[in-house]
Amino acid sequence: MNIKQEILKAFQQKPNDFISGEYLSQLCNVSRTAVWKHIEELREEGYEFEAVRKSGYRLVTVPDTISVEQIITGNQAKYMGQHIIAHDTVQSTQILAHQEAGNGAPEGTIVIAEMQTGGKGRLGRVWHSPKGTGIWMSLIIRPVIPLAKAPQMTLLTAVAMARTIREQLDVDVKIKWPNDIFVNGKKVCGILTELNAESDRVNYLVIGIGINVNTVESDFPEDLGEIATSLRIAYGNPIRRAPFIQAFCRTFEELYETYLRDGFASVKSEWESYSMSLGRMVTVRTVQSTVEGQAIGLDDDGVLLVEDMAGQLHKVYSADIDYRAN
Ligand code: BTX
Repeated sequence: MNIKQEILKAFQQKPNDFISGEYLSQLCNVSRTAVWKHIEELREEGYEFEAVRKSGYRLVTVPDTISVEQIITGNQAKYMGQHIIAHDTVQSTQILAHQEAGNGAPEGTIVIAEMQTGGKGRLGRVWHSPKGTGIWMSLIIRPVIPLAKAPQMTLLTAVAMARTIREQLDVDVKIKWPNDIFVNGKKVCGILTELNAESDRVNYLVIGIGINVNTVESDFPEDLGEIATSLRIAYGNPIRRAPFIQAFCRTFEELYETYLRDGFASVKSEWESYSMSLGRMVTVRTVQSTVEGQAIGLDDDGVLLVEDMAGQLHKVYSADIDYRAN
């Protein structure tokens, strides 16, 4: 933990209290002048402190930024989100996360940015990632699993996100197979899983997560207005992003550890409880073919099962699905 993180942690442990410069200097083992300099730096980053002679400092406002300090301070996960690389503007956090992973970044590393100029969706699509309104992040994980099981991590991530949204905001949340999170019938989050593997073994996965957090309707470009929403629109109030990321890290870590210990079954049942796809008539478009039928469930590996009109079962590994009138 660096000095700014230690100072913030002290204020977080005593919200609303004044903390003396003397106490902070002993805590961080630096001079009082150094404490003052760090408080000034925090002020420049948007933190507001009230300073009273003899009493010390009181933290009044925490900015809604996604700095390393904000995400790490108070993060209760053991390793998810304990190593953060935060940028203001990047082309895509996926590209940077692959570089970091290749250079040995530890499991749980998050690469995050306030804005992406070339945010990536699946199949070369664009992910709209304007400044300051969302969470655009890539998570590095290193599960020891065979290649064929890698798509399960997308389903696990979707469950972690759906559970976080429900627990934090108490809004109705659904998963559209495989990777979209919907709130009130509109897309609020997309997940892009990319991997690096050798023969049959996964080296690492980069899970890209884009969530519209504080976007208001007028921020969406015309083509997204009808299909996209944000947590703020659903919840009715702005949401602070750093605590939301911390909650997600804790939930993700818990699910991930259960998955590594017990396999996919636990994820599967929770995924099904959030699913808006099961039981629906769907059109499944893969690169090779189009199938129409009813989405009837996931198999034990997380593959979507679709039964066509002739009663034939199709295993869908990767595709886009559209809903049809039942
Ligand atoms: P996807 O291919 O399932 O979704 C992309 C489609 O979603 C677009 O074609 C568009 O219709 C719609 N869309 C684009 N932007 C938004 C948005 N902000 N909100 C709602 N709908 C939108 C989903 O791909 C995977 C997205 C992953 C994004 C993250 S952000 C951090 C990381 N870095 C990066 O470059 N990508 C990932």
